[in-house]
Amino acid sequence: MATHLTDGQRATYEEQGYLFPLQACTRSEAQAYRDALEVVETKAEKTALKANCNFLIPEIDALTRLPAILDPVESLIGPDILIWGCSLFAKNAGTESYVSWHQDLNYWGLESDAQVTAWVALTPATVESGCMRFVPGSHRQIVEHRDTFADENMLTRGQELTVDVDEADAVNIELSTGEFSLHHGRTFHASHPNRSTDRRIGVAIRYIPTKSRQEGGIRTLATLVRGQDCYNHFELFDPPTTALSVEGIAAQRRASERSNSILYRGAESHARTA
Ligand SMILES: O=C(O)CCC(=O)C(=O)O
Repeated sequence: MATHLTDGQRATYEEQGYLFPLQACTRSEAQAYRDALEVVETKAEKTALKANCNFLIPEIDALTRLPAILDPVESLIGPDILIWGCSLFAKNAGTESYVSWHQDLNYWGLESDAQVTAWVALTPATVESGCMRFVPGSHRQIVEHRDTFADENMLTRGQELTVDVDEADAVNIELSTGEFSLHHGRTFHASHPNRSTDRRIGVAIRYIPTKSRQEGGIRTLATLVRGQDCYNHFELFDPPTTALSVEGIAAQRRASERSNSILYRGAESHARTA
């Protein structure tokens, strides 16, 4: 069943800079993705799964290719689709981890803003568990950021907007297990710590059209998930079929080395891996 966006949904996304809730899979399918992830977590280093976890966990790669996600993404960025990054945002129950107000695209060094993130909930994302918060209409501007490298901040540089956000303007993006939101890379977003009794796990999948290009001609890694890549602007990686494979780990390392030179551009410290 095709699940492309209606004209009304597209108009809402363009107006607000985000759209939710959409259904990626059933609750029990989402639980199976979580189970697969948590098995791999027991074998990998703590931070090893944060970036490009689709290179390391076949089930997460399968999640990123679900038609229920790719159809809406195609409605926004066209039929030839790459994954530029796939980040795990897991906040354990009762921890202080949070995400400061930021815009994604400020740091990614992409030549165009044709990009959309699908954030898929593998557990309930609620106000209590620290769901994402978006400011409607904020995607029409680019704002300066400053680095904080704050301990509990989950972002690479602990970056935050230099303008104050009125919390009253923000919308809570509550999602049930198996649902997802879409957001534009310039939409102001943040999230509070998890005060619930379970983990809050989201998989943030960054989709771009194949014609996108990294500034400065840097060839970072990407995965083709729909259509064709006639441009060859990125090194394509075909995710392996086994968890934590040698190829997957090597590709993740290559991706981090190349993207760190972009993600940390202008920063005084390279304290964390991307
Ligand atoms: O998971 C979160 O709370 C924040 C995620 C985020 O910043 C993003 O997907 O860009």
